[in-house]
Amino acid sequence: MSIIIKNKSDILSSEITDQKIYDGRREFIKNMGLGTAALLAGANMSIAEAKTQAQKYKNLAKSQFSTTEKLTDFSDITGYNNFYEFGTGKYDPAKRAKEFNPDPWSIAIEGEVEKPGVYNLEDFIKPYALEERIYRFRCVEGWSMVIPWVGFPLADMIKQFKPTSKAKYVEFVTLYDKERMPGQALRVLPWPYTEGLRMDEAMNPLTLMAVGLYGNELPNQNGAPIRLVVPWKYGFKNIKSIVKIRFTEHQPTSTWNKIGPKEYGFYSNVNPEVDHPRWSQKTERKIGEPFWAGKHKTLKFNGYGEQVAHMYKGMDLKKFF
Ligand SMILES: Nc1nc2c(c(=O)[nH]1)N[C@H]1C(S)=C(S)[C@@H](COP(=O)(O)O)O[C@H]1N2
Ligand SMILES: [Mo]
Repeated sequence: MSIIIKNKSDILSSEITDQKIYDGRREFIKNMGLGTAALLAGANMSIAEAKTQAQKYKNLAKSQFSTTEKLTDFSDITGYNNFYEFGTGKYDPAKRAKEFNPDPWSIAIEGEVEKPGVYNLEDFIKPYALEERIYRFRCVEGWSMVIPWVGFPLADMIKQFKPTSKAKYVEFVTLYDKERMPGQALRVLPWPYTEGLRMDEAMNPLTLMAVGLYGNELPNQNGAPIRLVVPWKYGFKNIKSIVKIRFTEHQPTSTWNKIGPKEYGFYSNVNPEVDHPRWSQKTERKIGEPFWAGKHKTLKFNGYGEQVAHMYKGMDLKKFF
């Protein structure tokens, strides 16, 4: 396996020779189990072109953690988004992220790890078997979806970098590039978007790095090419288009916590018993259902208590919201 490790964190995969990237991509396609058509296409055209061909992840492992609830339609999952880098309206990202090209992509690994460096996406996700995980997804604004993600456990990835004993938290950072992310021209958020998890949350088997949904690559508006999925937390913890992961001794800040500490806590576990200061969190509207279907009860930890409640034993969840 060819992991590219650099000591300096300022070397991007775009600086590595084209042939190397080209070979890496072909490996990537093979390892992702994409269809023969895409593989053949990959041999003759750029990946960007190949991506527009029908291509599916094949033989995805099913997960014991998947819900059997009715899936939200693809059109809703990819048409109703929060991704302020492409505008603040729910229908903006689908339109304004169309031109975004997430290839090539690299992620800088920094901080309290034995193996920091800049890793090509293709290189560092190669060893992991991809799974389909159907998760409930609850936005802090009071709506929810059921999304069939394609991804791998963040824990498997983290182990590769050998965190030191000082690594108590993990910080994630989204790409900051005004040319490619037009929403960043407006100062609606302090860019780049960042998020954080406690180390045990990051290592929890439910925590996923998603690289696709509905059996295909991640659409740009959903955070291509790679984003975080933490199903027991509110939507905004699920940071998109990640370019940096930093391991820290102290609790990192996060974008929403920074701009509204009274409204958005660091933990942000889904909790119907703790209301948002401006609205109740007891119920949710399922996207795709007609309004007359009404609201549904929100579940503590979004229904994933069995897998995650133990991490918060003894903590006052009204204080650490
Ligand atoms: N970088 C970045 N990540 C982000 C956001 C964002 O604006 N920028 N929005 C968050 C919010 S509020 C939600 S609800 C989810 C939405 O994910 P989806 O569009 O895939 O449903 O992404 C989260 N991740
Ligand atoms: Mo959200």
